[in-house]
Parts: sequence; structure tokens; C-alpha cells
Amino acid sequence: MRLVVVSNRVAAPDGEGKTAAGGLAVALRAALQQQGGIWFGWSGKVTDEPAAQPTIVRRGKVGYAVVDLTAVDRDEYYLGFANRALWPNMHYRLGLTQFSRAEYSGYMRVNRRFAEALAAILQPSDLVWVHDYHLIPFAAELRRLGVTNRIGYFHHIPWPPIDVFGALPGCQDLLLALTAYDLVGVQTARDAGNLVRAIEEAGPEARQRLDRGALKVAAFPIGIDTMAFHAAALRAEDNSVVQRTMDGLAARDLVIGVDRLDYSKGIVERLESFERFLIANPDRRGNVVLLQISPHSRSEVPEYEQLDRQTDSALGRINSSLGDPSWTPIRFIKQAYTRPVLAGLYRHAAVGLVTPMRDGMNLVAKEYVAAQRPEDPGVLVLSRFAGAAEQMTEALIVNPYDKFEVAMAIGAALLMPKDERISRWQALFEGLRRQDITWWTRTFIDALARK
Ligand code: GDG
Repeated sequence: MRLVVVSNRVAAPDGEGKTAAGGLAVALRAALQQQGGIWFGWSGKVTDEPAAQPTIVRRGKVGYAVVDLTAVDRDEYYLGFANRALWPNMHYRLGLTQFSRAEYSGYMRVNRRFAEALAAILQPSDLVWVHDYHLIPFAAELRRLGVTNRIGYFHHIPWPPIDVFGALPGCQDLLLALTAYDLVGVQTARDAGNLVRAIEEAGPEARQRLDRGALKVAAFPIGIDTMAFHAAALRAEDNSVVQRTMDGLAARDLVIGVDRLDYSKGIVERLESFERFLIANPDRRGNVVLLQISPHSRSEVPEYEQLDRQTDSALGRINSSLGDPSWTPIRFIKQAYTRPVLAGLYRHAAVGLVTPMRDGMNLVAKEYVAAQRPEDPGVLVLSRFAGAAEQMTEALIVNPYDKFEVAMAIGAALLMPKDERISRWQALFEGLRRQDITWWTRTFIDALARK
């Protein structure tokens, strides 16, 4: 059976570029290479008159099929409904949700156009695997065109409770559209519960699809390429950028945070929790540094610009009020590092601070653990609102809304005896080894193929 992966953006065929760097892109490409298949999605390009048929580049057994969008398509579908309405709603942020009817219909229109473009190259036995919130109505559009293939969907971000999702205009239609899939995967049991309840309340037809087993909803917690990341971190120990960064820290303890600059990640709250820690522990001033790596993301969306300003202001206030001429408490980098450098920095960090206000899974938590030295590992401080907290129970679990609690956890992590660090790390690492990215792709594809 040929595998067809569909996502908003398509990873570069030659494994270069930003999207190709992540574990997900690597894993999907490996699954495609194994089975042979197509990766379909937006080229990332905007043109005045996009062709209806996809442009296909072949590499071995994999075809990369892309279509362009118009500027209006991109603004309404991607920057608009997907990232200003669905993203905040699904991260429980009703106050940040900006709904516009024009953007909603743009989202529907682009899904229809994508479906038409894919339908033209689809073969009857293809297994179709669609990714993420940009493409919720994609299967329903394919079905309208008469496509009867097996189609699965994986939702990378949280699925909120019905009272939250129900506030999004268009939610009912989106839920009905979602029932056109054969299999819907989410990250956690909590998300699955929320989604099943929403489908049950969406009307008799939707409920019947669940009851008859025509639609299956289940949790498939995404993993990373654990062993590869572990090996990359070991290799990166003496990477020159990592070495220079560590030299700059002059043997101070390193606390690390790595997140796209996104309000779901709780970056401002994290800086303020670190501030709270320093205020409560004056003896630690001067000998610990928080390195926060936050590359810009979706900067054309106004809420992200605003976050950028809020972050700068918190950072300036904390560094100027607590720092001294020989010590800057927080180093904040807005540029992306390469994956090997990231792996090396994680390995040197005594504490991994992963405190999103809400997150589908959070792969940084997993990468931080995978990168540690088995004989002297660091400690993961993890938000209970990251999907990863369902699996990674041996981390120090915190409520990111409680800055005092996060501050206490930073203190406890820095003081944790080595044997406790090792036993927590071993349990976490074993979980990551068992449920890695290959396990995840295989489990989802098998479940879809079996349906
Ligand atoms: C969505 C869901 C879910 C970050 N900075 C740099 C860099 N990164 C890499 C990390 C990690 C990836 O980006 C981020 O993954 P996350 O899982 O943490 O978060 P999202 O981007 O929001 O992803 C999330 C995920 O989908 C998968 O299902 O876990 O909940 O929101 O791999 O390392 N990579 C490089 N330089 C950086 O500066 N190279």
C-alpha cells in the first residue's frame, strides 16, 4: 500500500532547510521511503495564479508534491483561521481567539483546493495520512470528490474540552467534517476524551460513526528518535559553538529553555518564575544562568508581535534589576540553533525548563532527557499542561501558572542528589526508547491500515 502524507508544509526533498531538521520530518520521510509514497502540501510559495495540479519532485521511492497559494489564501487560511482562531482556541486561549468569517471561508476554500489537487494524483489503494489543524476538513473534501481511500488524521496540538472548543464559530461543521476520517489520532488520553465527547454531542450522525466503529479516535503520543538524539548529544559535547557557549558561562549552572516564540509556551511566565527563584535564593545569584532559545515564529501574526514585546520587556526588567556587571541572569537568543548544537547544550544543562501553559506533546522535554549523560543527568522540570506530562511522570511536574511552585522546582532540581537524578532519568529514558518516533509512525499506520 502506497503511503500519502499530507501536511501544511512539505519537508524539503533533500533533507535540507528548517522543516527537514525535525524528528517528525525525518520519521515521515523514512516511513515514505520504506513503503514508497507521496508527501503532499503547500510549497510555502505565494503566486498570483497557482496551478491546480501539484508540482512533483521524485527522490527514490518518494514523490514530493506541492501546490502554491495566493497571498489571500495564505492570509486567510494560514495566518488567519488556522493560526489566529484554531491555534489559540485549541490551546485554551479564548481571549486570544480572533475569528473572521472571511478567514474561515478561506480555510475551507484552501482545504477544498488541496483536496482537488491531491485527488488528481491519488491511486485507489493509497493510504492517506493527514497532519494537523490546518487540514481538519481535508478528508470531507476528498469524500465529496468521491475518494473512498482510507484516510487518517493526526492532531499535533491539544483538543480542548467542549466548553472551549464550542466557543469557536464553525466548530460544529469542523467536527462533522472530522468524522469523514477513518482514524483520528491525538496526543493524549485527555485529548481523546475531549474529542470523543465533542463528537458525541455533534449530532446523531457523528455519534453513529463512532458507535459503528466507522470512525476511531485514539491517543498516539508522538516520540522522538531517542537513540539518534542521544548519540548526537554525545558527539556535540565538543562542538565549537557549544564549547564557546559553555566557556561564556564560566562554570555557572545552566538552566535551559527552548521553544518557538509562542504564547502557548509560557515564556514570559518562565522568565518571571526564574526571577522569583533568584529573589528567593540570593545565594544562587551570580552562579546560575537561564539560557532561553526562542526563534521567531509566525511573526506576521499580531499576537506574536505582541508576545515579542512582552518578552523583551520582562527580560530587560529582570536582567537590569537582578544582574550585576559580571553576571547576566537570563540570556535570551531569538535565533535558531542547529540541531547538533541544541543537543550539546541540552547535555550541558543541569535543568531543562519546559513550562508551556498548554502543549500538545512538547518534544523539547523528550529531547532534553534523551541528550543527558547517563552517569550524571540533569533534571527535567515539566508543565502538567504539556501532553508529555502524561508519560513523563518522573520529571518534576509543575503548574506554570504558579510561579512560586516553578521557582521551588528549579531550586529542587539544582539541589537534587545524583542517585535520585539517575533513577528518574533512567525511567524517563526507558519510556522514550520504548515509544520513539518509529514506534509512533508504525503504530498509527498499522491502526489505519487495519481499519
Ligand atoms: C507541535 C505541537 C508537538 C526549537 N528551537 C529550535 C529548534 N526547535 C525544535 C525543537 C523541537 C521542535 O522545534 C519543537 O517541537 P515542540 O514539540 O516542542 O513544539 P511545536 O513546534 O509547537 O510542535 C507540539 C509537536 O507539534 C509534535 O507533534 O509536540 O505540542 O505544538 O524538535 O528541538 N530546532 C532547531 N533550532 C532551534 O533553535 N534546529
